[in-house]
Order: sequence, then structure tokens, then C-alpha cells
Amino acid sequence: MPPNINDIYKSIFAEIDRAQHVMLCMHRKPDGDTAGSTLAMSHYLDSIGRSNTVFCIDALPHSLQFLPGYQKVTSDPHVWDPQHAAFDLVIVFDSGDLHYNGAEPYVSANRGHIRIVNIDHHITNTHFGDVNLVLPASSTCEIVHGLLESVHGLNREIATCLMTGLITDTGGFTNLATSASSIDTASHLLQKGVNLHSITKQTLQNRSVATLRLWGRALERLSTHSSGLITTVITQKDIAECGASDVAVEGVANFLNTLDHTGLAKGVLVLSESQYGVVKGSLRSTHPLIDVSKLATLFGGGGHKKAAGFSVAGHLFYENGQWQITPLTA
Ligand SMILES: [Mn+2]
Repeated sequence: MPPNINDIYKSIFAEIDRAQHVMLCMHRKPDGDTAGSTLAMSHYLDSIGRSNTVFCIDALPHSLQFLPGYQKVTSDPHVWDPQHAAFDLVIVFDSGDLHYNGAEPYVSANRGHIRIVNIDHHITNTHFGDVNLVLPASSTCEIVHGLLESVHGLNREIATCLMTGLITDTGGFTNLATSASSIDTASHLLQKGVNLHSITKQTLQNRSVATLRLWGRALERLSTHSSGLITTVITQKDIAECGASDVAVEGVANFLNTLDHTGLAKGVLVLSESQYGVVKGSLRSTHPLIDVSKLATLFGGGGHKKAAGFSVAGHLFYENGQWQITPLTA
């Protein structure tokens, strides 16, 4: 029998009670859900006087710098130095595994004397924590809402952080992840004084001309495969020529997912060259019979049934009338 959710909540608060210093970890290339859930927990720990550090291997994008407490986020690896802070608890948010999170080397180096709490909603989560709060929810923020509400730990700052993840992971309460419970959670957060309109504008709108130019290139290259997969590519050259940033790529797959899926189109694949010299695949679908997380898993990635991703080594190039990825090197 799966453990009772209230027992998991109690285990997490027991870990927090025992901890001297808590490391809170967002995943690489942070989005609204990982940033919102991690910062919400940081505000809660501050409110009970528990010292904490908020770590993310990549910097927060500009669009998330309205989040209360965003200044606390550090990418400095020295915070993992035991001399910096005697951390004994690591809480990881919105990450299917530690590799995807980006903190794996730091966590491994300290594994002997730390505990790990894993809070996530990805169905492919590997349950890598000593305590795992992994549930099928719209967002990690929805899960953290349940956790903090159980100890009446919400305030307006925390609610703003949590609403951000709900909005970004549900595409403004429009995608298939949106459930009765995510709407209930949002309603409760609104009662805490959250500004829904402002967060929606900051996270889902406010796009730069450079970003829209980059999207234009992706739209021009749309191609339809007999499998029903609609694909497009974005190269590092495109990003540079449009004057866009890596972050601008993130919204393309969600935008393409507005395709009519009643016809041939069954799903969307966006291949983009990331700054790490790897090609990232972003998969989306609204088709009732398609589970894109299975396709992502074939390439070593993971995610949700309707939104998933993977990364492979290589570069994108155009040859013989089609886009290709350089062969993988051993
Ligand atoms: Mn998420």
C-alpha cells in the first residue's frame, strides 16, 4: 500500500526539524514551477527560523525575477563546500532525477552525511530521495501547497511563488495538467492576495521581439511526418542571429501544441541546440492516445504524458533537404 500522504508530510517536517541548514535545489534551466516551489519553501523555512540556501546550477531567467526572494538564488558551487554552511538536508524540487536537476555531483560528494527530500510531479521520477513526495499533480507548486497548507504555513509571498508554478505548468490553466485540484489550489492562493493577472503577464506574455523572431524561424521550418509528429529545429546560429537567449526556445513547443490534433498531427517535437553542445528535444501532445514521455524515455529523457523532453549529444545541420543531428560519438 502506498504511504499515507499525511505521513509523508510528517516525515518531511521531521527532516526539517532535525536539520541545521537546508539546501534547496531547483532544476537546471529553471522554470516557474521549480523556481516557485523552491522559493516558497525557502520563505517557509525563513518563517520558522531555519537557515537555508537556494541553489540552481543556472541563473533565473529575467521573466522570473519578479518572484519574491529571487535574489537568494545562487549558482555559486562553493555553497556546497561544507565550510560554507553545515548543510545536512537537501530538498530537490520538480526534478525527475538528480542528473536532470544538475546538483548530482555536489549531492554525491556529500551523500554520507546528508538526507534528501524529493518533491516532484513527474511520472518518470526515480524516487531518489530518503523521503519522496512524488504525486501526479499539475505542478510541484500544487504539491508544495498541500505540504505547507498542512501546517498553515502559507503567506502572500509563498502564495505568489506557488501560483507562478501553477500558471506556468498549466499554461495559464488551459492545458491537460489542469485539474479540479489545481483550480482549488489557485482559488486558495487567490484568497491569500496573489495577483493572478500580473503573474500571468510576467510568465506567459511580455515576450521580446527577439523571441518572436526566433519563433518565426521555428514556424517556417515546421515539417509533418507520416507518424503524426510535427517537428521543427532551432540552432545556436538562429538564437545568435535573432539576438535571443536560450530561454526564448522554451515557449516554442508549448505554442506549437496549439495545433489541431484531430487530424494527422498527433504531437510536436522541437529540436534545439543548447549551449551545452547537446541537442534538446521538447515533446508535446494533446492527443488522448499519445504518451510522449515514452518517446522521451527512449532517448534517455522523461517527463509527463503530454509534455516531456530529452537531450542527446550532437549538433543540428541541414543536408539533402532535411535537418539532421550529427551522429553520436562514443
Ligand atoms: Mn513542473
